[in-house]
Amino acid sequence: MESELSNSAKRVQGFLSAMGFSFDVKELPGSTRTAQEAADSIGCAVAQIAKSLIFREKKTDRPVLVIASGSNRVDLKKIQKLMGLKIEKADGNFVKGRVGYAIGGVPPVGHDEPLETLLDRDLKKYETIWAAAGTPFAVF
Ligand code: 5CA
Repeated sequence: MESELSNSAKRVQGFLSAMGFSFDVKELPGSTRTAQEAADSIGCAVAQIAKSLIFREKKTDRPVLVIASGSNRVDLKKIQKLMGLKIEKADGNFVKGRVGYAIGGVPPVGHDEPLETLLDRDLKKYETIWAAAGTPFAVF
């Protein structure tokens, strides 16, 4: 229930509801900090976890969001080749400061500012996918 969610999870639920999505953010008793932990806590395949990874575009210092299937590794060279984006992994301070959520709970939506976003096509294979909702215990 929304009233019982922590502040960051409430923020994600608020965004989803405001945008007209009927997704319910759920806080689980088990950790969802990593894709594997989330899959174990939810009881789904790790490939059904949409992990939201934040990178830093070197030239502009802007955050870039990559939403990838939990079983895939993000290939930075491939992204650079296809998109012309020079990006590197962001550290925890950058993620929290620029995106508004701590690593382990970064959601695919509801950030401090709109983010340039790359989406892994593999996620379309699944009827149901799960993503982080602001904390290492919250998903939708
Ligand atoms: N809540 C789950 C998905 S439901 C989740 O956030 N999974 S994740 O894979 O998107 O988030 C963990 C990711 O955070 C790791 O894949 C890694 O890219 C990143 N990460 C973990 N520790 C660090 C760190 N010290 N610095 C930068 N990134 C990190």
